Amino acid sequence: MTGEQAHGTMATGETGKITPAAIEAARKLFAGPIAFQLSAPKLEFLPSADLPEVAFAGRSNVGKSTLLNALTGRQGLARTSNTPGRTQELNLFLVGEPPVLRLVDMPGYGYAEAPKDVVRQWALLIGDYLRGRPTLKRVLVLVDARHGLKPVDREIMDLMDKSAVSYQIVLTKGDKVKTTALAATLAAMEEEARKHPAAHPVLIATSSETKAGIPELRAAVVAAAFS
Ligand SMILES: Nc1nc2c(ncn2[C@@H]2O[C@H](COP(=O)(O)OP(=O)(O)OP(=O)(O)O)[C@@H](O)[C@H]2O)c(=O)[nH]1
Ligand SMILES: [Mg+2]
Repeated sequence: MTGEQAHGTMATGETGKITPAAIEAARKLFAGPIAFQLSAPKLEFLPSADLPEVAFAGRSNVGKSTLLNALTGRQGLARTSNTPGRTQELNLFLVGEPPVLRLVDMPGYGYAEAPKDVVRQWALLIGDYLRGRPTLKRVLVLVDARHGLKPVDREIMDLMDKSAVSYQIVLTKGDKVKTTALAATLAAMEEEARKHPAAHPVLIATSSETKAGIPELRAAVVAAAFS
């Protein structure tokens, strides 16, 4: 098995769906200009819905901002932190010049330590955005490979099922679990994903540390945005 094949096997439960040509096209797009656009604390601060958007959602500290940086190959584009609650607004990034795609880094949900009114505000912002953005093409629901789906993930998934927002589960921190455990988690979660009407049936396991799954995730983002 070549290195590339091994990579592919780690990335998805179903191999062969992401072609080398798609991976290369996505690599080229993400190697070009990418710029921070703005931070939106409320929906009314969002720019007009004129570009396809792909959003990064997930529990606090799951690695949303880190994954956005890995995907774009730019350290520090999105701010990351060891402390949960780092991202507090919708942070928008434009891909391409002229821009063809917007990436949206979201605040984490389910952060119990934050003050109640802050949690409520984030929940409203996340819920409003997920339900009401016409150009939202795909939400990446990030899940820590060590912990699997939590009740709060299922709540968000149910909300997107009801609003018919297409989403895909992406495992993060794959470097922290053994390959066999990762494969078992992937299989179990793919089975669960199949029961959710708006969930993409294929999961992608990633590590921002080793970059495993990153080329495949780029290709998945491009496919979702331009299909
Ligand atoms: N080992 C490892 N650590 C990771 C990975 N991805 C993220 N981390 C670490 O996880 C912590 C949280 O990462 P962030 O990207 O800030 O998480 P977030 O989901 O954006 O968090 P909030 O903005 O607070 O919701 C940081 O210390 C990262 O370095 C990964 O793939 N592997
Ligand atoms: Mg963040």
